[in-house]
Amino acid sequence: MTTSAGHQSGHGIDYTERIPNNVDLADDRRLQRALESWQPKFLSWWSQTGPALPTRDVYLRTAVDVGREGWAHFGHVALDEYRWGIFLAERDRERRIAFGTHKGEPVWQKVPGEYRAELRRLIVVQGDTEPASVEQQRNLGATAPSLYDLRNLFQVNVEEGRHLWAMVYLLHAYFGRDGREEAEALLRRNSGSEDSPRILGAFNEETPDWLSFFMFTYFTDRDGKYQLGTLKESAFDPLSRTCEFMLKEEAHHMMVGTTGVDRVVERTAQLMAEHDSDEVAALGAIPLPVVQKYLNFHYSVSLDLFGSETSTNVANYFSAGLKGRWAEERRADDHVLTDDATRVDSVADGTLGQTEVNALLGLNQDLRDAYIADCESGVKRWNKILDSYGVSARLALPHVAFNRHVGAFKDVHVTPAGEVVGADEWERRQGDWLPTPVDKTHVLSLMRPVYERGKIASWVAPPRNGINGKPFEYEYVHLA
Ligand code: BYC
Repeated sequence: MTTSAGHQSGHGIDYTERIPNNVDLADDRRLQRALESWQPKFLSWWSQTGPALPTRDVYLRTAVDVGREGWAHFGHVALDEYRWGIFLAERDRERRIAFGTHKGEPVWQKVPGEYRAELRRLIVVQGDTEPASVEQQRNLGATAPSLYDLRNLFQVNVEEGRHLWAMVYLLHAYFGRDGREEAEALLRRNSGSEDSPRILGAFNEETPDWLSFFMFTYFTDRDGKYQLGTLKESAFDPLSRTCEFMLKEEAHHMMVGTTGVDRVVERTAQLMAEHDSDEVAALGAIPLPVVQKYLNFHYSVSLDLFGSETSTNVANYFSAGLKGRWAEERRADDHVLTDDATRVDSVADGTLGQTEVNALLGLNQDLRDAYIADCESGVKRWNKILDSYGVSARLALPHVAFNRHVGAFKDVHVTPAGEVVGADEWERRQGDWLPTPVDKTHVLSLMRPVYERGKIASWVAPPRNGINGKPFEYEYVHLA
């Protein structure tokens, strides 16, 4: 790759090392050896479950520095030669714990014994999602709508791989033998596997087509943004610094999802306007009601990732200082919350309502609310696109209780409009709200690869901008 060999950056990432890093790995031989013995297992996992499409090289962004200048360095790289590294944001030596019972104390550079199990659990759950998404997206290269999209898919994939490295580094460096065992297990579980599935529900679903991929990167990656935002607040400083750097990369994944759905909606709206008809399937596009059903599915599955509305786990994480709130330091309260109350969603006798709980117990919903507000902004964008083509139909987020399998709503059936219905009615009508086999087959039938420079598939509009100032027609990927 153009960037790397021998590059020694200002912030100390040495690309001549086997594992590029800015954590002084060379000074800790034991840790270095442990990670070097995990590396071939990672590479073997990547070759077996990572991107299946053979390529010569891909125009990728590689982190060569965590500072403002150099963390995004672009060049054509052979995918399996991507330099997965370990990068932590700069340490702030004055940093203090911002919340919980240890508020005001200096942050921790080591794991306190009493919180070891909980911290390991949080890191393992976070780490588990990263390889899972690579597995889910393995076969998408075969149907990429353009070289630009293909490149973005691979960028997301290599960065999810790097995020796995980020969590494995923490497990190896701070959790001894059980950390090393967890790191191995992260490569053994597999998305959708009967015997050893990924930990969280959404990461065992399929991502069989590009509409699903765009919805996943919009809705599910956005859960990642919010969860990483809370872990960035952690009193365990290495976790905080790791997440801060991961969030920078995450912004690109958000862009892929947001503009991906933009472009699907735009193409559909264009054809609806041109032909003055809602029937765009025969024209090679995705009908708006189908876009809405995919949105309903990915949004509801992603809401499940926030856990239950009332959770002692999250209360303990917060009080211990392991996991904060979104924008913790901007909150105007005592950051301890033991005496505060909040209202969370609940269901009583089949009716949707709210109950008052201690604020600590309600923190999963607190985070979910911030996430929902963010998701609304996507829907607004997409509706503006529809409006700009004179299309009067609108997309909407379904009700928070729709299609839920975790938390207060898991035992009720609720329509996208928020109406509680019986099991029979749900059975009869769910095809109006969630993708049916027919919808999926149609979407899949549109997924034909377009690998010619500057060309694009029928069902999606080209992007407004290319990557790193390059035009859409750029040779983002050379196939093998
Ligand atoms: N599926 O007290 P509860 C990302 C479990 S995405 C299956 O209600 P808690 C990314 C839960 O583990 C972000 N199981 O929830 C995106 C618990 O089990 P245990 C990933 C679930 O603990 C795209 C039990 O049910 N990071 O980065 O308060 C591409 C009771 O749970 C689910 C994190 O999630 C589910 N959906 O909160 C790539 C951050 N939900 O412990 C990457 C770390 C709950 O009793 N994780 N359960 O055996 C956490 O903070 C918490 O574990 C959760 C759950 C927010 C997930």
